[in-house]
Amino acid sequence: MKKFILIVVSVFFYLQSNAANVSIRLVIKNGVLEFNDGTTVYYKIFTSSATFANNSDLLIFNEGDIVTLKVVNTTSENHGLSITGVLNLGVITASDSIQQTFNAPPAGVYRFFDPLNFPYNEYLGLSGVIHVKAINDLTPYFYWDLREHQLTWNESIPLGNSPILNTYQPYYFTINGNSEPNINLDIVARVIGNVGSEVRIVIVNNGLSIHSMHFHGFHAHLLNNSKNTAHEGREKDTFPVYPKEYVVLSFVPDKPGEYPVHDHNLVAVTGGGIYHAGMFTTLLIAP
Ligand SMILES: [Cu+2]
Repeated sequence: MKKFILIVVSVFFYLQSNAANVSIRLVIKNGVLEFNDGTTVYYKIFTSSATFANNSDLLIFNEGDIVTLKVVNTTSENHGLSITGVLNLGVITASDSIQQTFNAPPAGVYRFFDPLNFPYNEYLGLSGVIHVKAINDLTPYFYWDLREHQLTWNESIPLGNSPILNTYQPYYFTINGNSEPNINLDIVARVIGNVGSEVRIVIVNNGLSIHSMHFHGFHAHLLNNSKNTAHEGREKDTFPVYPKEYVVLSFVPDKPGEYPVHDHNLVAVTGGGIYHAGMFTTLLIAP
């Protein structure tokens, strides 16, 4: 019994020691996103970076964290920030800010996004990925935030228009705001691993089209699938990710080399009509 109490107490202190008070300050900024062919579009992000970035921040917490989130709106429009089932900051008016403290939700993947003018503000870049890691999870993770872009949408939404979803015809495709080959320069996205060591990939679709990511060289285990939980546990090489949904994949490389991964919907392996650009990257596995 004494031993049991000792274990309970030490586990309690261990959990306590992993949890932390975390402060995050995200600034809503207007800026410009540049694609593979030099074309630029009007874009918006939630960022802690001093300058503009290609993507809203990736937020990583540990289970048990107490998070103080401050969101500053530097634009001249109203915006908000919501995490489904966790938090909704309401309307953050132009040049204002809102701060809220909340408990990190259970370990898992979440999206944060601007719920105002849905889905147009989040389409313009005001959406991102949250990963709450389980205690003692030391597995290396990589993160792919998938999006498409249609130039006319980025022009007309800021003018107050609501383009019709049925006519959506995106012409550029990005992972974390980058097109191939720049995805391979992004240490958050580019999978670098070793034979025999587990790698996990969190794929979130923050776009409006379905993307089906196809792996060469390896099959992966589907750990989580927010759209179809019944599919969890399957081992395969192609993983559809529906809009506003995510999957978490795991694989242990059994051989070294460089192996392509790309969207099987091949239009997404283009950018501005150029092949191959867009959603194409490689896994780099050392012996
Ligand atoms: Cu292929």
